[in-house]
Amino acid sequence: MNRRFFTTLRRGFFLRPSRAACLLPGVIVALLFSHAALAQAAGSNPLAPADAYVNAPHNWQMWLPVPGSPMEAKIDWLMRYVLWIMAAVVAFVGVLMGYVMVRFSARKNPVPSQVTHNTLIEVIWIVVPTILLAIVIIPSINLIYYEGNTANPYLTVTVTGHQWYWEYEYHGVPGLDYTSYMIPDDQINPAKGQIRRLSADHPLVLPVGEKIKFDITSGDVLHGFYLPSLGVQKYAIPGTIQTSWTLITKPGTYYGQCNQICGLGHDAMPIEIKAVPLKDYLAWVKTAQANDAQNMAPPADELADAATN
Ligand SMILES: [Cu+2]
Repeated sequence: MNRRFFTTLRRGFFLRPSRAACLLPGVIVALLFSHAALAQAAGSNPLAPADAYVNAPHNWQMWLPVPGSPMEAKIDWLMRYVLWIMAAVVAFVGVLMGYVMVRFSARKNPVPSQVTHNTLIEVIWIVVPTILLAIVIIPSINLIYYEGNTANPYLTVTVTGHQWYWEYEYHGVPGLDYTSYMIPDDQINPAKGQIRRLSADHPLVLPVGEKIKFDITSGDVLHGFYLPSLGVQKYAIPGTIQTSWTLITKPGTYYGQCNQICGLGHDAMPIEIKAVPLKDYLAWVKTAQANDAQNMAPPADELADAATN
């Protein structure tokens, strides 16, 4: 075994894999994009009636859900905005490091430079990241203020998390305070568009195109009121009220889940929202109040038709 053999072996081990590693980020990005394309082709929920708009998570989903409210649209925009800035920074630093590793390797550059300071470069690497942080933080803070503006709602709903169901109380609508439980797996009816572990027996019914304020609290432990497609995420904390709001742009069914580990039945407290045109909402309120006068729960099934309009 001469020395040359070991040199060749070392180069084989260390040079070739490092070249392959340069391709790896490209391969990962290509895979992500092909998955996103597959997810788009898969559609939202194949089980729902053909004309119903259903905003639910689906297999191979990439990116955030389709925005169902202006807030989620803004969150989606900010996510992509920051993502592409971040991708540009990662690509720039990656290229720079690759260049340094190849151009200034011990083999090609046996006598290293002794330079330790360069004022221009030092100013650039302080000023450029500062500018980048500024162009990220300005839209972020705008969005935080937008999310916090719960003024002048059309309707306020108190949402109370319980182990393990939700309770919805409509302000200013006497008698409209009801509970919402997950439909058990063995009672799910796909023909009605029900989705296993997401559909509830009494969905939260809301009017489309109106500002809805949520007062979120808990009757026992910490829960999380999380509606991904509407951009709402607040913890339900016993003894305090957290506020959020939404404005649903399109009639249909929207799903969410409790996203704060709250005990044994944490996975069994989905949030189902039926968003219907205002006139259907007002008709539903009348029926729900009449039902309440007879100690019955509000109607749920017939809303499937209204939600498809
Ligand atoms: Cu919970």
